[in-house]
Amino acid sequence: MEITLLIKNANQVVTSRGASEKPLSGTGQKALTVIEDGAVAVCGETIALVGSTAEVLDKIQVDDSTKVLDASGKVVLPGLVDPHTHVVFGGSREHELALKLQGVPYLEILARGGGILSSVEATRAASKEELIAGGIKSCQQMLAQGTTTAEAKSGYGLTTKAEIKTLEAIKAVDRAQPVDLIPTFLGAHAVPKEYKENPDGYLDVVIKDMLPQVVEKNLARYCDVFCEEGIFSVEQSRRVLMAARNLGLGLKMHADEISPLGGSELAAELGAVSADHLLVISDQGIENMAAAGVIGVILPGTTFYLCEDHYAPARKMIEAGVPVALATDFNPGSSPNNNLQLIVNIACLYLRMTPPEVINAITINAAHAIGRSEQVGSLEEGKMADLALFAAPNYDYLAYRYGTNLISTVIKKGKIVVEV
Ligand code: IZC
Ligand code: ZN
Repeated sequence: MEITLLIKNANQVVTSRGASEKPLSGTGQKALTVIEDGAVAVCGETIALVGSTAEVLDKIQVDDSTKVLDASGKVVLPGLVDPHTHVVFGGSREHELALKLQGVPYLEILARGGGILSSVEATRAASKEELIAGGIKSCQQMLAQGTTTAEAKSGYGLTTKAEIKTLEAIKAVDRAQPVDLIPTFLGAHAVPKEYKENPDGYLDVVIKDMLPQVVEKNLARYCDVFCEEGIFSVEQSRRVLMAARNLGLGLKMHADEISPLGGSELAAELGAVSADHLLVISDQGIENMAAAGVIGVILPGTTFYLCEDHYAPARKMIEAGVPVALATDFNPGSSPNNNLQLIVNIACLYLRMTPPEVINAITINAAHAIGRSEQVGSLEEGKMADLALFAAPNYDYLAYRYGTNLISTVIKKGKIVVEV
């Protein structure tokens, strides 16, 4: 086997391995496989060997064509996976900052026609090319911060035409730059102003017009719903998700973020791959998600940015056996951050997750949450050679430092795509 790239002498290689079939939960979530003085050998786009530097050097042949990276003083992780983003959108919402500082709640800004609806207006007005350009720029930022795979939702179009435009833009962004994007259809993100008095009429359009076209054009792998007080009820969410499931899409939910409506219970009932947010999840919701194996995708950057004092009960969820993943929720309103390194800090400090739990949550469990665990999320022979090298003496350091991009090198499919 020809070794095209060798990373050697790493202080630590963190593999997140051993979890290809099921996401890590309970004691599994707490454990991390770490190789001191580690090495990773790459053949083309895939990982050929992972082990200690001595072991790997013993087993492989290095020749003039092998690119060798000395990772002394560095920690090597699987390329980070961000399983919940709204990365393609028009405009931005910095003008809402003043309202936010006056204490106007997120849902009140939306009720006044701002918030998501302000981004809907800008997204409808944008050309597909403008959406693509914005998406590429954001993905380049993500890549520079260690993210090599991400989920990407539509949901700022809210007409068939604008939703399709967004999903086609996501596909184009995926092809145009190294970060792999997994597309999710979020037509049920908000009630557009044309249907203010008739939300069920809007859901008819989502179910009868949008969903069949999205599936027919193969533009999404998952369907998501914003199940929230004043947005879509549990009943309305069930309608959309069941229609999506019948068409073969996987299911995701924005659940139990602001009001405890019971979205988590619905996610468990329908066999969703994940329920996301979960700040006000009930004990029953935790129990049902654990029993059904639904991944809890926690978005603590959003809680931070909405200035909420109550974070998702991550400890309770982990102790109850819910597999936990973490994401940025990158979006123009409630979380204009696309850096998973900051999520590591917030998750440790405010969710009280340990660094091993957090690392599993942004690698292998995140990969499970978007159906990519066979390809990415851990450093194992045969998987895609996606790696993030951090200028850090050990993995605890990633949770300890904050606000500085610690990336030194990012490798996507065996190629160096970022070098600091
Ligand atoms: O644009 O505010 N929560 N959707 C549900 C969002 C936040 C995105 C936004
Ligand atoms: Zn979201």
